[in-house]
Amino acid sequence: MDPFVAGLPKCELHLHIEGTLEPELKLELARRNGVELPYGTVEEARDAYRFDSLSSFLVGYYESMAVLRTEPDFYDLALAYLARAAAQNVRYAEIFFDPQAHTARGVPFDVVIRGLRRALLDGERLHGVRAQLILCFLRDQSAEFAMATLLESLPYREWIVGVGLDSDERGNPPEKFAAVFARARREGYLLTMHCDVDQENSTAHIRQCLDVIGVDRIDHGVNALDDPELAAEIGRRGLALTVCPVSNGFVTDGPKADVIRRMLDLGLRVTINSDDPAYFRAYVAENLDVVRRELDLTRDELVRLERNAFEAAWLPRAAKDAYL
Ligand code: ES4
Ligand code: ZN
Repeated sequence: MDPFVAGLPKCELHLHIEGTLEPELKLELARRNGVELPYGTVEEARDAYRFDSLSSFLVGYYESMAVLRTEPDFYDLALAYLARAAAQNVRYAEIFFDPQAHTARGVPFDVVIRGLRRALLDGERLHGVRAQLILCFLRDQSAEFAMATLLESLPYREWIVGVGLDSDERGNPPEKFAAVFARARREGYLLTMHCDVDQENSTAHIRQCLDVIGVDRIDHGVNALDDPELAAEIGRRGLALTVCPVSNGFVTDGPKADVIRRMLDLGLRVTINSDDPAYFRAYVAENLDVVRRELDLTRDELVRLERNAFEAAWLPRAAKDAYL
């Protein structure tokens, strides 16, 4: 790891809290909750984190969540992430959570969010990392389930900064959730959506994010450059792209570093993030270091990537300025 990368103050904007479940904690939670796992050692659990496509990844990903049952489980998960983040000099994080992956198997919404919220408060106090929550809807579930989840979130409105959209993109375009996101906007949430790497109709999905949904950010979005007019519009709107190079390398032919270079050259607000670091075995510093090596980035360019992220943070102006 490059020492400059290690020491750089960081901002993480694309991080699924369920994707931070390390095999050690997974085994401990399984034991605590009496959940049977098909393996007994950390090594075997690590070997089970194997996949060769987005869909095979997502199957194992949702299966792993069976060990998360109680408020202390969600607390332990998030506090462990924040301790790791602090060790990489992450100063601020926006954290996705997938409530439907839990409520669908009988874990109440309030158990999930209360555990996460308590971890965020303690994480700032104990580790000095500020963080906010983004509620992510599962796009391969119905729009009705998403709307019901949005309504369920409203009592906790003050604990959630925005909403996102993740899971399997194939056949699940942004416009499927137009009414859900319109309501979320009216409730004061900021809006983002995944436009995963190399998906079918990717540029059409990104275009819908701009013209139908009116997103405040795009998660991944690396195919935006396939359409120069689309890329230009993202630039005019100053929309941030939360790119996750190691994650992209797992589900495509590589970390898409050439795309990151072109985004930097076009002056787009590109940011580097980790996505599901326990599964892809790379937290944000390792992701930055991969891009540094691939593109031979200068210190100024590394600083620019982190400034882009702090600038794109869903924080009041004065709070952002304190990091910049
Ligand atoms: C995800 Cl890599 C990826 N793609 C879509 N949805 C996700 N949720 C967590 N990781
Ligand atoms: Zn993601």
